[in-house]
Amino acid sequence: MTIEKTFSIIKPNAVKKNAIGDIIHHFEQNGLHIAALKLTTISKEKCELFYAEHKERPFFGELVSFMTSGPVVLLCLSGENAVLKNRELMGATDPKKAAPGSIRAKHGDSMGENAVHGSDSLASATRELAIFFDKHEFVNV
Ligand code: 3AN
Repeated sequence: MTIEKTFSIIKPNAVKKNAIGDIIHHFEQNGLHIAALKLTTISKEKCELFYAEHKERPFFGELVSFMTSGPVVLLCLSGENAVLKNRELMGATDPKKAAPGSIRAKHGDSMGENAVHGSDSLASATRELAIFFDKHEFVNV
């Protein structure tokens, strides 16, 4: 059994439409545990650092401006194969292509405003969690 930690963001569009509870319920119902959680608005500086690998993409400016436009929920999810499990629960990047029943199919509005972020590997999870959480903010679940 491999217990992993992964990083998730409930994006501003999902917070705005009152879907925080539904999304967290979906994680918990599918075996993921909340190991850290914050409701906050992220700074432009942290957001640009977080999305650094997309700096040259044409949608970078729009993505940073959307992600800093309002409150988000930052989460550390813990559980068996949490990285892959979270990616499956989110669904494809484009909500129109996301599997029925997935979070992005249900709450996503567009490629950018696709309701949730989830780390794509364990290495990304470690890097991303370190940007937004201090060591003392994690609980054992
Ligand atoms: P994922 O989040 O599914 O791993 P990536 O890594 O390809 O997707 O893209 C990172 C983020 O950039 C996505 N979460 C999405 O919100 C945004 N994004 C990707 N493609 C586009 C696009 N064509 N237009 C606007 N935003 C995009």
